[in-house]
Amino acid sequence: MEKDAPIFVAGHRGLVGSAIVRKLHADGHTRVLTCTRAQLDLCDQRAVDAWFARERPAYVFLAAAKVGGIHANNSRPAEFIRDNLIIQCNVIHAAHQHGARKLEFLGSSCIYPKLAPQPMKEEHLLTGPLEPTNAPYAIAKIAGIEMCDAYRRQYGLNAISLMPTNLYGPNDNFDLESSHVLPALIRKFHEAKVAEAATVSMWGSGSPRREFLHVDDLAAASVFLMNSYDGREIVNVGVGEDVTIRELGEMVRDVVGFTGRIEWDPSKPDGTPRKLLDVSRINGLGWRAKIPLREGIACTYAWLREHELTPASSA
Ligand code: GFB
Repeated sequence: MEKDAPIFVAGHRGLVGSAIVRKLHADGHTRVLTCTRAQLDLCDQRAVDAWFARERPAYVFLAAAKVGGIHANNSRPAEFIRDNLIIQCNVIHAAHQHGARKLEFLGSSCIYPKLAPQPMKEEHLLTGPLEPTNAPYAIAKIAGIEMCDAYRRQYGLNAISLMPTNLYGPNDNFDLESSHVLPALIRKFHEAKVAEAATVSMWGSGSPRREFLHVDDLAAASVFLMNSYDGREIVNVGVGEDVTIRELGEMVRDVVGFTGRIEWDPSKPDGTPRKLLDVSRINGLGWRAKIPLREGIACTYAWLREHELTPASSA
């Protein structure tokens, strides 16, 4: 990407989009285009078309999506499939119609079958049934991958697709009902420490295994691939290591400094038993994750204390 090329980051207020904007600015890009939902509703096809006709971005990062943790996915499946399908359709089609040079689509590791061999390779896509708690979201993301491939084949659009593992970092959603596990745990342990509570409740059994990538690593990978990868095959982006949810809970507890006990709530779902990406493709292209999990959790906790917690609750 040329330093003065117009680059659109769709979803710039979210965890992923905000990290990509930070990375682009750090790399010296001078025309990073963003718009809030009030300025441009990505679900509104006419508005998206008009915006692309006017701004003519050369590069598009499609980081706008309806996302959430296991409970949000499970309880609002219609929103997860509808919003994601519409946003993708509108942005990918407008990028093609208005001559974007390249588009990068951000998917998710939940596109792989629930019981895929571990670590999951890119070729495991569509080889078995999906995890039911997030199948509507996963189907929307799989449709996005297919759409990129179809536009590449029929119209020659240079559209690439990345599949990030579970992400965390600044600007995440820390709401206890709708968030992913890592931000939820940082908030729960912090609040329990402040309240001097004896226990913290965690969902499920603690036995599922998950891989966690700091969003600054994901942003570095996104920009790296936008600059250097033009293939039609999807590319996994992860660290290549996972932990059990129990180990994660103990790590967050230590970082936050909570000294009480963890209790398990078996009425909440575990979700997929293991989700670890095979990252040999992106490692072979010359990129690897740098931020260790404990360090990333500590930075995210510091960010939360500075930005989101009220003074009374940030003791
Ligand atoms: O991060 P998470 O919500 O989503 O949950 P998934 C991961 C695991 O942590 C599950 C457990 O086994 C949860 O039961 N867990 C323990 C908790 N305590 C908590 C808690 O307080 N909050 C939450 N949220 N979980 C999502 C998908 O799956 O992963 C999305 O639903 C997306 O589609 C995303 O792909 C990356 O990793 O199970």
